[in-house]
Amino acid sequence: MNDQALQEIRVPHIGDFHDVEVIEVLVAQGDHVEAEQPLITIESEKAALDVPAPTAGIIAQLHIKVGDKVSEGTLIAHITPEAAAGGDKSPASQDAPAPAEPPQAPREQDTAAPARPAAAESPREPQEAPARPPQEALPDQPDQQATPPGPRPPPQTGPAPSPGQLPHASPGIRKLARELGVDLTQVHGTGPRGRILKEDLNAFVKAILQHPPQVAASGAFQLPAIPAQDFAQFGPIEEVALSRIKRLSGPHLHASWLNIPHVTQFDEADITDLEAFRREEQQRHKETRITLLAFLLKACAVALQTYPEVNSSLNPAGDRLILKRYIHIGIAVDTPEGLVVPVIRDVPEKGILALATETAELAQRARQRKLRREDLEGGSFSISSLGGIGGTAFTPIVNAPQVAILGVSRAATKPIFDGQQFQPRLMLPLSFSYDHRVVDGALGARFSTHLAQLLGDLRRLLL
Ligand code: CAO
Repeated sequence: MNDQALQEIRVPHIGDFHDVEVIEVLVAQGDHVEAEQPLITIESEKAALDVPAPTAGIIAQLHIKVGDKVSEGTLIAHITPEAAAGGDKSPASQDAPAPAEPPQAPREQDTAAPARPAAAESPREPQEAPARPPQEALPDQPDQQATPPGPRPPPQTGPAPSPGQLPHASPGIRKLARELGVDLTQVHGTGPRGRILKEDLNAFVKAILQHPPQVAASGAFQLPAIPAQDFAQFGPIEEVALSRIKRLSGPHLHASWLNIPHVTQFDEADITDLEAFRREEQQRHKETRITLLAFLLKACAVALQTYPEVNSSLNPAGDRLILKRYIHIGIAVDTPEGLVVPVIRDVPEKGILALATETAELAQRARQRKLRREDLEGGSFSISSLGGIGGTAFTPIVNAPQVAILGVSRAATKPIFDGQQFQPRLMLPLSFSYDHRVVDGALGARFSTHLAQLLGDLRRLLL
């Protein structure tokens, strides 16, 4: 390749805009491009604009990637003009690299911007070559592209999209498709060289709306996919397999999150007295590690007996509540392999020491990967305690088909006003998430308030 023949392509005049984001890079190094073929799409607050190639040729070097911020004059690429590539130097290519000619002068709404408005579908359809896949899905902005004024260049014949290539559509159409969640590979293009026109997209959406039975029959809806990204283009990466536990728990968490309308009620329990009692008892029972968790289990069991709907499940049809007369509480345990939730059975029948011993034993077996299947079954409520780690609050995901879960964060000493003065009190943050189909807001608040009262005064556990 003759360096002399290289020609610079720079961002042309784009009005008063600076640092405009590149949302698509439509060509790669080594690509052959036609004159006027869009190279990149940039998006300002008002519009998406294509910057086209000033001449046909081969992209020798590409200096721009998705996410870059560009202004007028930013170097986009070096191109070997077609004539130069073929050894027949045009006047332009005989000189040292020169700035590219600005493209024709289209308008961006009322703002003068010679870059090409990206959504100028119909008038410009024939002249664009197939677009490359968008490299990144960015939040879209209102589609306000304008049609470029002035005479249109004659249609050019270009290469037709080859199999496997992404759909041939203008940035405006791709943007609209992203907004609508339409997979453009499913849309039949009727424009020149199979280009997808706005009418094609409209027809596709209309057809989906007119034929919803598959959606209705399965009761499912399709989530818009998160577009794949080639992260390596941004820096070094390493890919590792998810642990088996994460592979198993991920879909369950996802199903719980999607199926359950979650609400999280936050509260604080004054555990100053509880903590004093715990320390005292720890001195008397050195053989057992008495942690706060044992008290939480006990208090939750009593609160669940008071509010049995919180200890229930919905039947699959969602029209009946199954109240459980047993209280088995799962405790989330953090292991090197991921999160597991072994279950402590019949919590109301066990004392604090027994609960502390069993919790420690289950957590240890979880971390040694020695849990049995039955250790993980039958939970009717869950506790996720992050208090040993830190944090002030979080929103735990209900462990379906249970209907509620208690999240616990790190206790902290705070100044609490007792009516006359501030007192230092140890306050425990509670994050109580529940299924709003079963537990309404008032019940959620009553449950967490009651729980806080139980933890604040252990004598209430006896009532
Ligand atoms: N506030 C302040 N300190 C707390 C506390 C709280 N809420 N909870 C525990 N602590 C303290 C403990 O007293 C202990 O202190 P010492 O070392 O001085 O005795 C220390 O923090 C560590 O406690 P621990 O975590 O070992 O014990 P635990 O009984 O509180 O918790 C277990 C046991 C198994 C729940 C916990 O180890 C664990 O795995 N937690 C993570 C759960 C999780 O990942 N949940 C996320 C689910 S949502 O994705």
